[in-house]
Amino acid sequence: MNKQARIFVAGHRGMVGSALVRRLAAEGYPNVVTRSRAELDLMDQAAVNRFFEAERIDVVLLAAARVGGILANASRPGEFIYENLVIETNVIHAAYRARVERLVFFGSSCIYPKQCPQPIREEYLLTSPLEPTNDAYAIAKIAGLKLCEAYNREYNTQYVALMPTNLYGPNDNYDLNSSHVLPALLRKAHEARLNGAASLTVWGSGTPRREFLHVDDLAAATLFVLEHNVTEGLFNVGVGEDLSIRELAEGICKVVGFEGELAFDASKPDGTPRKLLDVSRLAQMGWRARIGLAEGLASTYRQFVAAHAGSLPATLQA
Ligand code: GFB
Repeated sequence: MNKQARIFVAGHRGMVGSALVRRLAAEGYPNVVTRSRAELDLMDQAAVNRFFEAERIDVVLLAAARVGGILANASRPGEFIYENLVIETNVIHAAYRARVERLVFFGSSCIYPKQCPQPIREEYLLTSPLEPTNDAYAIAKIAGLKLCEAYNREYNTQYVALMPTNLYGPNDNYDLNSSHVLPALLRKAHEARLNGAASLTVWGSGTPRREFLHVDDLAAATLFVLEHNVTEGLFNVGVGEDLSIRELAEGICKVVGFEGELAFDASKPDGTPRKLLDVSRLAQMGWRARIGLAEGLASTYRQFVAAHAGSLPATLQA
């Protein structure tokens, strides 16, 4: 990819978008274009068309989306399917109209069936029913990757779809009602330690397994795909191993220094039993994740405390 390319990062303030902006800066791309929601409402097709007509964009990184954890997805399916469909159709169609050559669309591992062989290969897509707690979001993301495939076929665009596993890292969402499990447990363990609580509540049974990729690795995989001239297709992006929610909670308590008990709340949903991605497609091209979970948890907790005040346990004093 040309170092002078004008690269539009849609959703640059979010966890994925801000990681992409950091990586592009680190790799010496000077022409990164961003717009706040107030400057450009991606839900407004006419405004998005005007933006692409006015700006000469060479590459689009479509990281803007309505995202959330299992409870947010299960309780707000209308919002999740509508907003994600509108954002992706507006941006992908406007990019095509403006002859933008390359685009990377970001989906999620929840696009795959609830029950399918593990690790999950890209070809298992649409082979059996989805996980009900997030099927609305999943359908929106499947539509987005299908948009890329269809435009590539009909219009010879070069739009690529990356499917990351569960992400974490800087600028994550720590609101306990809408966040994903890792940031939620980091915050809960931190507050439990500060408050001297006897226990920490973990949703569900603790038996589901999840894979966690640091968002800086996703940004690295995105640049890898662009710099290796990958022009189409669907690629899983993960670390290739998973752990149970109980093991994650135990690991987080150790990083945070909370020594109380884990209390499992069976009234909350478990969701998909497991969604370990097969990462061999990118591995065969030479890309692998570099940030292990222990290292990622420690750095993410440090950033959480710095951003949200509070104290660090001795083990994490800088
Ligand atoms: O991360 P999470 O919300 O989403 O939940 P999914 C993962 C597992 O962690 C579930 C459990 O089994 C939760 O019950 N869990 C335990 C918790 N304690 C907590 C907690 O305090 N908060 C949360 N949020 N979970 C999401 C999809 O599924 O995966 C999204 O809903 C997206 O659409 C994302 O695809 C990557 O991993 O189950």
